[in-house]
Amino acid sequence: MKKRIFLLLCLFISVKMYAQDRLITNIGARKALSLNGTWQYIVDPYETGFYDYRYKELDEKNPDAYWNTDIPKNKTEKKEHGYIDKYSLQVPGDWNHQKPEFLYYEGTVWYRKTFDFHPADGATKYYLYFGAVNYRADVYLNGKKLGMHIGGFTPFNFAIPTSLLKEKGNYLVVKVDNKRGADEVPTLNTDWWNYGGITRDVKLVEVPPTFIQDYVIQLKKPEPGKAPSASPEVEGWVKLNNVKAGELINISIPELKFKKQIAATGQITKVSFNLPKLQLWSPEHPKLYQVSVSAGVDKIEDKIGFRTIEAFGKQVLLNGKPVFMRGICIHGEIPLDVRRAVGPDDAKQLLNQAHELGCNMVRLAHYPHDEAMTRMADSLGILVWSEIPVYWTINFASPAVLDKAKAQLKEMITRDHNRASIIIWSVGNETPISPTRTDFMHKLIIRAKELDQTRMISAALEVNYGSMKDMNIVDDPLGAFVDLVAFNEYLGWYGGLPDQCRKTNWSTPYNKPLFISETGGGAKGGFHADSLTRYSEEYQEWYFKEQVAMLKRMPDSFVGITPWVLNDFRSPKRNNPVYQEGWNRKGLYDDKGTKKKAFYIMQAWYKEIENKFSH
Ligand code: GCB
Repeated sequence: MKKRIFLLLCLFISVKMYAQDRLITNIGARKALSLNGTWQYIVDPYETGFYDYRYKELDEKNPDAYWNTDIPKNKTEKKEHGYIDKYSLQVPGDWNHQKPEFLYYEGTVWYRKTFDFHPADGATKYYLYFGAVNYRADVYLNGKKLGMHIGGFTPFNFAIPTSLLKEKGNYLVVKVDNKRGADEVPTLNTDWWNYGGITRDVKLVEVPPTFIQDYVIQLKKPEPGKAPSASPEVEGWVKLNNVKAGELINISIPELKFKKQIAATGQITKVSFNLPKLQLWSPEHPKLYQVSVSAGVDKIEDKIGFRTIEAFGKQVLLNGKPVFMRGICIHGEIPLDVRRAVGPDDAKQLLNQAHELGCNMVRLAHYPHDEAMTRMADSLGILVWSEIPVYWTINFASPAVLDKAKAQLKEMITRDHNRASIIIWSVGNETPISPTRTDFMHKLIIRAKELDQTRMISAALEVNYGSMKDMNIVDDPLGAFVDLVAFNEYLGWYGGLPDQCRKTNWSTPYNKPLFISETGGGAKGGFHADSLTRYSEEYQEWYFKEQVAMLKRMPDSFVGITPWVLNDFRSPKRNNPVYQEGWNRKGLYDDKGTKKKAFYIMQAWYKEIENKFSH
């Protein structure tokens, strides 16, 4: 019994440790065998492949376990599971859109892929990398468990013992479980569909025995209120896996004729240097530099932009100058295909839609989107708010839930800490005020600041409606800890009609920039009526007209807005059989990609602001 508890403890610690420390970043630049493509599957709502008939986890070698071979040893052996092509799914991709019978499926699906493999010459290490699996992944290779990961939107990797890899017929099995749970992040209740599956890339990554696991090469946090100097300072670090004493690290930026060599001081080596003649990254000029980092035989290339960002008094300064964020919220979904977004084409499509609206910023709601999205934002020059799915009624009292949220926060920041486009890490959305919640969220903010001192930290806060006549106050106690006081408001949609905006004003007791992280109303694309008719395009258009008029009266601290939402998106909470049919209809584009009337209201206002800021 004691031994079992000890083993469980070890497993728990290793799962925790994993989430903290083992992620390899910039995976796209690594030599890898892609394991994307066709995988066979078994749907297993009762988890028969995982538990025995007494609901005890099956032993690793048990032939009934679905991670073990489905080929009977001889004709007398009974097999009650098997993988065949008739049942196959494409990876990356959620399962819900791939088969009609999966439309509302939540639970366990086993994925299996076989592959051949030719080991590289010389000493090499291999990792199995997943861009994201929603929500829990148990990963087995040739009958051995490599590890388990929870969190549906962040990457993870497991080291593969080289002795486990065979030249022919490797048998890779992933148990994917997207059952929602009260003590999970997100929790049971969300206003979006819980797409399941191996939703992002899978790769077998090859690295030398000592390799560059991660690095931060970004401009140092500026002196408060100051623009970067003519030769701004980079402050960062390089993390070597299996570092050797005295290993030399080289950093170069050929376009700037910059080269630096330093000796590793340990696993993490701090670096700092100045970059004369640097062109700063901004939405108007999204300059990226080719940066290369090498150590021993390992070399990695990245494209990095350099800029500063800070909340200073009641303003947000980008490269020392005030910026107004003309944004939009985006779900990671392609409505036309009714599926999760993945890869550069989807990223381009979504960001181009935002661009057409006149945006210089996007809020990636409500979870970390695909890495292709933040990389595309870097190259298109779009500022990004990136968020973890601490949404609504997470179990704030649970230390285990806090650990899960922290692990996702760490993975989100680690994956993307070199993306110039990201200016805000958000630790959550619309969390209900209570001392327990505030303590939980405060701990996340502290953690985010430990992980990254150069970006703003925020969260979508709660509003105190009508506390003073005609005045709504954003005084959520969490406001004391965030850099940007952001809030969601739906005046004229949830309660009342849009004309309430005429007499409403906004304020906050915090001496910080104020940001509207959501506002919106629903309309079924193509449904036209008078503006008092709910779900008509005309109602939504009226809503945004009244909002814009109100926004023009916002206090000076108002620094930007991300209306809700770019596209209609799937939500099982939206059950009006005529206008919703399982879709949240607050998109400025409908689910077929057609612009609704409200789109043009926001577009015109964004044009006005852009002109004002550029003159
Ligand atoms: C919100 C939530 C968002 C919902 C939206 C709505 O405040 O943050 O996830 O989808 O409202 O449509 O009600």
